[in-house]
Amino acid sequence: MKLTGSQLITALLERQGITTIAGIPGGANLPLYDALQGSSIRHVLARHEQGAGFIAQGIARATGCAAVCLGTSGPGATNLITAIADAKLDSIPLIAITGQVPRNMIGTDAFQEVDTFGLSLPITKHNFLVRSAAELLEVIPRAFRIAVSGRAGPVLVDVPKDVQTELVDVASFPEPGRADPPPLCPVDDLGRAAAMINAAQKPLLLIGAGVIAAGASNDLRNLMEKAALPAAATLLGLGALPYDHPLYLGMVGMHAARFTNMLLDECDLLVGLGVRFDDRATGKAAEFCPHAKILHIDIDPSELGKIKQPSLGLVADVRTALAALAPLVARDSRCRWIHRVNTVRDRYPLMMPGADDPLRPYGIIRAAAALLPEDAIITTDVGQHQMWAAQAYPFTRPRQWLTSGGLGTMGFGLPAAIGAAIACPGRAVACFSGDGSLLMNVQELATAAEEGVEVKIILLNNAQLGMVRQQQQLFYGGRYHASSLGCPDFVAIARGFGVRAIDIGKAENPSAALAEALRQPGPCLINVPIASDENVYPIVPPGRANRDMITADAS
Ligand SMILES: Cc1ncc(C[n+]2csc(CCOP(=O)(O)OP(=O)(O)O)c2C)c(N)n1
Repeated sequence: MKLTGSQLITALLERQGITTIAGIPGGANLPLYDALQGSSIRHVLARHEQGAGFIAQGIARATGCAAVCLGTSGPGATNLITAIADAKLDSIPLIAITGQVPRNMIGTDAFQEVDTFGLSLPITKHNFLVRSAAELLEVIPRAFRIAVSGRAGPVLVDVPKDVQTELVDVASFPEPGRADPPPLCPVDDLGRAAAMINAAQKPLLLIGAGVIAAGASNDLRNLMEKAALPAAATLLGLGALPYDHPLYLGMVGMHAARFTNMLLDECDLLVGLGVRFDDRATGKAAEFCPHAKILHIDIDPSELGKIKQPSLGLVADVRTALAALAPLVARDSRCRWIHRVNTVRDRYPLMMPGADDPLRPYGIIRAAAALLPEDAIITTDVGQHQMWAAQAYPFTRPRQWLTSGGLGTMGFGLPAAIGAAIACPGRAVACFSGDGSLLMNVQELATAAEEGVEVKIILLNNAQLGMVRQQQQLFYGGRYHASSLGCPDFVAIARGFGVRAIDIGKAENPSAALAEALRQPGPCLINVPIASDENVYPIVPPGRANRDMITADAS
């Protein structure tokens, strides 16, 4: 059978099980778009390639499967860069396929030529510049295998236009690219790990994104409940445990509840599960868990000892390791430690002022949570609203919480929500956003309207780059500069894009208006005016130890 490179890409993507792709066409990828038209794959036209990248990320984060975005050469590719870098830092299996100028024009400064391969080298797990249509038979399955194997990550495939049109003889299709089996954890190491847990008086687990990536929530609970092991989570580990699990301590780090950071300061064993000891989680790394031995389990060997030297490091899939550890760990109720944990928790809880007022940060998040179904998917942008949501939203399951952790990319929330809604029809999706962040990919309102997605944008509108303002208040002597945004009319903007919108600040009964807006089908923007001087507490000053957190009463 003779196929063009574009037809081959399309067929290979179908064989990978890809049903939706987000992207934007242009000169250098038009052959691919031509081939896609006749395929089973649904194409979502984003309004900016960064939006396409985050729509694909929303699909990947909500499902755990690789997802695909497309861009043309030059500006199409450079616009994808942020979403690719974001996927790299959060270990998301994203496949970016870019068009490139024809092979004989590479290196000539041709129209819309940019060295996409070179640009993407440091922000991808792997990248390819495809040199012939025949190569695609190997490259496409390999791209998927690399993206999903071990620690997941983004892979870029740059395809010159003449490779897309080149005819190739295809005798048979290769097997779709699947994840390699995870490394086997040495039995001796498992025994030593269990012995460390059994010997600990004050153990704590730290849940990272790796727990969710590995689908390890059930094995985690089994182990915790057998040996009475309390657990905190990083920003990306939220949802691995239900918020109300008695052994769960919530989020660690820069904006953690006081009790959480205090208990980490006290523990004598920290078991890091699929974590990379990010500075937002650890604070000053040298002073993180100062009394603890560290047992670190991660599928990526390069993480072991990168930031914190473990007493024992296991290179393993977290789920496999937790399942293997469970029978080796002694049943224990650790009465003294659990009593201490509960005492500190009761004494230094997360304070949520205004939790009953829907026009205050915690209030709107709690009110929305009470109205949304328990399995609603929550996305955020980056800033104060992200941290308020992380602190206050009652997550019950993995892959319910989609947020840009490592790169902290403003503009993530709306397109990621669109992707999640497309990937999970029937689920409610809410995006908590800030006015600064929403403007970064506001054009995706057009995509939301066109696709009619079940996305509710809850805009915590403080007319500020709030997190910047807060840091200027606390750490720059109140010298505010470039953090005030003015007040665009977001309701009018959303309506201009064809998205329903309300301002609950103008409603007679804000709670009833919120309920009504969430109840109506289709996309909706809910503007929630909040005071510009609301701050997120606690906050650890950048570079300081977590125990030096500032609380609301101390500021
Ligand atoms: C693309 C990008 N640019 C700049 C920043 C730095 N930054 C972090 S938080 C923030 C302010 C966010 O403001 P907003 O979206 O209104 O949210 P708020 O903090 O007010 O809730 C900025 C500018 C960033 N994270 N991402």
